[in-house]
Amino acid sequence: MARTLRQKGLEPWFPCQRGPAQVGWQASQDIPATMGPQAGMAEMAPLVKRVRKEIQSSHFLGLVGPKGDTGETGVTGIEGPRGFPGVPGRKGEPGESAYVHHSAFSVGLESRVTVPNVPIRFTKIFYNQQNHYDVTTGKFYCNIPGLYYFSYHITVYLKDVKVSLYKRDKAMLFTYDQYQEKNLDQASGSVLLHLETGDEVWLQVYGDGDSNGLYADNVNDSTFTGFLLYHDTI
Ligand SMILES: [Ca+2]
Repeated sequence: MARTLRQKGLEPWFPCQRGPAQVGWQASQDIPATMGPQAGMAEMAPLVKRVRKEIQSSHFLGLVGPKGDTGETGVTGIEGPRGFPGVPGRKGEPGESAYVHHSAFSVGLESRVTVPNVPIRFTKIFYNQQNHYDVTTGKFYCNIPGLYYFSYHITVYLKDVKVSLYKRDKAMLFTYDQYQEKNLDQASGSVLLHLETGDEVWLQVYGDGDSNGLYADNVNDSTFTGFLLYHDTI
Protein backbone atom coordinates (compact mmCIF):
# COMPACT_ATOMS: atom_id res chain seq x y z
CA MET A 1 0.00 0.00 0.00
CA ALA A 2 2.88 2.35 0.78
CA ARG A 3 4.13 1.77 -2.74
CA THR A 4 0.69 2.62 -4.22
CA LEU A 5 0.55 5.83 -2.20
CA ARG A 6 4.04 6.83 -3.27
CA GLN A 7 2.98 6.25 -6.88
CA LYS A 8 0.27 8.81 -6.21
CA GLY A 9 2.93 11.29 -5.03
CA LEU A 10 2.31 10.83 -1.28
CA GLU A 11 5.06 10.54 1.28
CA PRO A 12 4.85 9.45 4.96
CA TRP A 13 4.61 12.41 7.30
CA PHE A 14 4.60 12.86 11.06
CA PRO A 15 3.24 16.37 11.65
CA CYS A 16 3.61 16.56 15.43
CA GLN A 17 5.41 13.31 16.25
CA ARG A 18 3.21 12.82 19.34
CA GLY A 19 1.94 9.36 18.61
CA PRO A 20 0.99 6.87 15.99
CA ALA A 21 -2.53 8.27 15.71
CA GLN A 22 -1.09 11.38 14.11
CA VAL A 23 0.97 9.56 11.55
CA GLY A 24 -0.29 10.10 8.01
CA TRP A 25 0.61 10.61 4.41
CA GLN A 26 0.91 13.82 2.50
CA ALA A 27 1.58 14.93 -1.08
CA SER A 28 5.33 15.39 -1.11
CA GLN A 29 5.26 17.86 -3.94
CA ASP A 30 2.88 20.14 -1.94
CA ILE A 31 4.97 20.40 1.26
CA PRO A 32 6.32 23.95 1.48
CA ALA A 33 10.00 24.19 2.21
CA THR A 34 9.21 26.07 5.42
CA MET A 35 6.66 23.51 6.65
CA GLY A 36 8.00 20.82 8.93
CA PRO A 37 7.01 19.12 12.21
CA GLN A 38 6.66 22.57 13.83
CA ALA A 39 4.08 23.86 11.29
CA GLY A 40 0.87 25.45 12.67
CA MET A 41 -2.56 23.84 12.44
CA ALA A 42 -3.79 26.57 10.04
CA GLU A 43 -0.97 25.86 7.60
CA MET A 44 -1.46 22.10 7.84
CA ALA A 45 -5.24 22.08 7.43
CA PRO A 46 -5.29 21.96 3.57
CA LEU A 47 -2.70 19.22 3.54
CA VAL A 48 -4.50 17.20 6.21
CA LYS A 49 -7.71 17.50 4.23
CA ARG A 50 -6.02 16.28 1.08
CA VAL A 51 -4.29 13.42 2.87
CA ARG A 52 -7.60 12.29 4.38
CA LYS A 53 -9.19 12.38 0.95
CA GLU A 54 -6.35 10.36 -0.58
CA ILE A 55 -6.51 7.86 2.29
CA GLN A 56 -10.26 7.42 1.84
CA SER A 57 -9.90 6.96 -1.92
CA SER A 58 -7.18 4.33 -1.47
CA HIS A 59 -8.97 2.53 1.38
CA PHE A 60 -5.99 3.24 3.61
CA LEU A 61 -6.45 2.29 7.24
CA GLY A 62 -4.51 4.17 9.86
CA LEU A 63 -2.37 2.51 12.50
CA VAL A 64 -4.05 1.12 15.61
CA GLY A 65 -4.54 3.80 18.24
CA PRO A 66 -3.67 3.45 21.94
CA LYS A 67 -5.93 1.42 24.15
CA GLY A 68 -8.75 3.47 25.74
CA ASP A 69 -9.49 3.94 29.47
CA THR A 70 -11.30 1.25 31.40
CA GLY A 71 -15.09 1.68 31.24
CA GLU A 72 -17.40 2.18 34.24
CA THR A 73 -18.58 -0.83 36.25
CA GLY A 74 -21.75 -2.37 34.85
CA VAL A 75 -25.09 -2.76 36.67
CA THR A 76 -25.33 -5.58 39.25
CA GLY A 77 -26.89 -8.71 37.77
CA ILE A 78 -30.06 -10.39 39.08
CA GLU A 79 -29.85 -12.74 42.08
CA GLY A 80 -29.07 -16.33 41.28
CA PRO A 81 -31.35 -19.30 42.14
CA ARG A 82 -31.54 -20.68 45.71
CA GLY A 83 -28.89 -23.29 46.52
CA PHE A 84 -29.42 -26.88 47.67
CA PRO A 85 -30.11 -27.53 51.41
CA GLY A 86 -27.01 -28.13 53.50
CA VAL A 87 -26.10 -31.40 55.20
CA PRO A 88 -27.99 -31.92 58.54
CA GLY A 89 -25.93 -31.14 61.64
CA ARG A 90 -24.84 -33.69 64.24
CA LYS A 91 -27.26 -34.83 66.92
CA GLY A 92 -26.85 -32.90 70.16
CA GLU A 93 -25.67 -34.34 73.48
CA PRO A 94 -28.33 -35.72 75.83
CA GLY A 95 -29.65 -33.11 78.24
CA GLU A 96 -29.72 -33.27 82.03
CA SER A 97 -32.48 -35.33 83.50
CA ALA A 98 -35.18 -33.08 84.85
CA TYR A 99 -35.63 -35.46 87.76
CA VAL A 100 -32.36 -34.45 89.42
CA HIS A 101 -33.84 -31.01 89.97
CA HIS A 102 -36.99 -32.19 91.67
CA SER A 103 -37.38 -31.47 95.34
CA ALA A 104 -40.74 -30.97 97.04
CA PHE A 105 -42.65 -32.08 100.07
CA SER A 106 -45.99 -31.43 101.71
CA VAL A 107 -46.72 -32.95 105.11
CA GLY A 108 -49.20 -32.52 107.97
CA LEU A 109 -49.66 -33.05 111.70
CA GLU A 110 -51.37 -36.19 112.91
CA SER A 111 -51.66 -35.14 116.55
CA ARG A 112 -51.15 -32.19 118.85
CA VAL A 113 -47.66 -30.89 119.43
CA THR A 114 -46.60 -31.09 123.05
CA VAL A 115 -42.83 -30.75 123.02
CA PRO A 116 -41.39 -27.23 122.51
CA ASN A 117 -37.96 -26.23 121.18
CA VAL A 118 -37.43 -29.33 119.04
CA PRO A 119 -38.33 -29.86 115.39
CA ILE A 120 -42.03 -30.56 114.90
CA ARG A 121 -42.55 -33.93 113.26
CA PHE A 122 -45.14 -33.86 110.50
CA THR A 123 -46.01 -37.47 109.83
CA LYS A 124 -49.04 -37.15 107.57
CA ILE A 125 -47.52 -37.34 104.09
CA PHE A 126 -49.25 -35.55 101.24
CA TYR A 127 -46.16 -35.63 99.02
CA ASN A 128 -42.55 -36.59 99.67
CA GLN A 129 -41.46 -38.50 96.59
CA GLN A 130 -37.78 -37.57 96.83
CA ASN A 131 -37.78 -38.21 100.61
CA HIS A 132 -35.99 -34.92 101.17
CA TYR A 133 -38.25 -34.40 104.19
CA ASP A 134 -37.27 -36.81 106.94
CA VAL A 135 -40.36 -37.94 108.86
CA THR A 136 -38.25 -39.31 111.71
CA THR A 137 -36.46 -35.99 112.41
CA GLY A 138 -39.03 -33.52 111.12
CA LYS A 139 -36.34 -31.78 109.00
CA PHE A 140 -36.12 -31.02 105.30
CA TYR A 141 -32.63 -31.73 103.92
CA CYS A 142 -31.44 -29.75 100.92
CA ASN A 143 -30.04 -32.00 98.17
CA ILE A 144 -30.12 -29.42 95.37
CA PRO A 145 -28.72 -25.93 95.96
CA GLY A 146 -31.12 -23.23 94.89
CA LEU A 147 -34.05 -21.06 95.89
CA TYR A 148 -36.80 -22.75 97.92
CA TYR A 149 -40.30 -21.76 98.93
CA PHE A 150 -41.63 -22.82 102.33
CA SER A 151 -45.05 -22.31 103.88
CA TYR A 152 -47.03 -23.54 106.85
CA HIS A 153 -50.69 -23.35 107.78
CA ILE A 154 -51.43 -24.17 111.40
CA THR A 155 -54.64 -24.79 113.25
CA VAL A 156 -54.51 -23.17 116.72
CA TYR A 157 -56.54 -24.73 119.53
CA LEU A 158 -56.57 -24.48 123.34
CA LYS A 159 -53.27 -22.57 123.57
CA ASP A 160 -51.39 -19.77 121.83
CA VAL A 161 -48.94 -20.67 119.11
CA LYS A 162 -45.40 -19.38 118.75
CA VAL A 163 -43.68 -21.14 115.92
CA SER A 164 -40.47 -20.47 113.99
CA LEU A 165 -39.08 -21.76 110.72
CA TYR A 166 -35.45 -22.70 111.22
CA LYS A 167 -32.56 -22.93 108.80
CA ARG A 168 -29.28 -24.36 110.12
CA ASP A 169 -30.18 -23.78 113.78
CA LYS A 170 -31.24 -20.22 113.12
CA ALA A 171 -34.86 -19.04 113.33
CA MET A 172 -35.65 -17.31 110.05
CA LEU A 173 -39.39 -16.68 110.38
CA PHE A 174 -41.68 -16.14 113.40
CA THR A 175 -45.41 -16.55 113.72
CA TYR A 176 -47.42 -15.81 116.84
CA ASP A 177 -51.13 -16.41 117.23
CA GLN A 178 -53.18 -15.84 120.38
CA TYR A 179 -55.82 -18.43 120.98
CA GLN A 180 -59.40 -17.20 121.47
CA GLU A 181 -61.54 -19.12 123.95
CA LYS A 182 -64.06 -21.53 122.42
CA ASN A 183 -62.73 -20.96 118.97
CA LEU A 184 -60.29 -22.33 116.40
CA ASP A 185 -57.61 -20.06 115.03
CA GLN A 186 -55.29 -20.36 112.09
CA ALA A 187 -51.74 -19.15 111.81
CA SER A 188 -49.56 -19.19 108.71
CA GLY A 189 -46.27 -18.07 107.28
CA SER A 190 -44.28 -18.39 104.07
CA VAL A 191 -40.81 -17.45 102.90
CA LEU A 192 -38.27 -17.86 100.12
CA LEU A 193 -34.86 -19.14 101.22
CA HIS A 194 -31.70 -19.92 99.33
CA LEU A 195 -30.25 -23.22 100.45
CA GLU A 196 -26.95 -24.94 99.92
CA THR A 197 -26.59 -28.69 99.78
CA GLY A 198 -26.80 -30.05 103.32
CA ASP A 199 -28.87 -27.17 104.73
CA GLU A 200 -31.73 -28.24 107.02
CA VAL A 201 -35.09 -26.52 107.41
CA TRP A 202 -37.78 -27.28 109.97
CA LEU A 203 -40.56 -25.83 112.13
CA GLN A 204 -40.27 -25.55 115.88
CA VAL A 205 -42.23 -24.08 118.78
CA TYR A 206 -40.23 -21.33 120.48
CA GLY A 207 -40.60 -19.64 123.82
CA ASP A 208 -41.19 -21.08 127.27
CA GLY A 209 -43.13 -24.07 126.00
CA ASP A 210 -46.54 -22.72 126.88
CA SER A 211 -47.33 -21.61 123.33
CA ASN A 212 -47.61 -24.97 121.63
CA GLY A 213 -51.25 -24.93 120.64
CA LEU A 214 -50.63 -26.50 117.23
CA TYR A 215 -53.54 -28.78 116.57
CA ALA A 216 -54.77 -31.40 114.11
CA ASP A 217 -57.58 -33.92 113.97
CA ASN A 218 -59.68 -35.58 111.30
CA VAL A 219 -61.25 -32.32 110.17
CA ASN A 220 -58.50 -29.82 111.03
CA ASP A 221 -55.06 -29.93 109.42
CA SER A 222 -51.78 -28.22 110.17
CA THR A 223 -49.39 -28.48 107.22
CA PHE A 224 -45.80 -27.76 106.29
CA THR A 225 -44.84 -27.47 102.60
CA GLY A 226 -41.64 -26.70 100.71
CA PHE A 227 -40.32 -27.00 97.17
CA LEU A 228 -37.44 -26.00 94.95
CA LEU A 229 -38.30 -22.93 92.93
CA TYR A 230 -35.01 -22.48 91.00
CA HIS A 231 -31.89 -24.59 91.22
CA ASP A 232 -28.52 -22.87 91.05
CA THR A 233 -26.87 -22.86 87.64
CA ILE A 234 -23.56 -24.65 87.65
CA1 LIG B 1 -55.79 -15.62 117.10
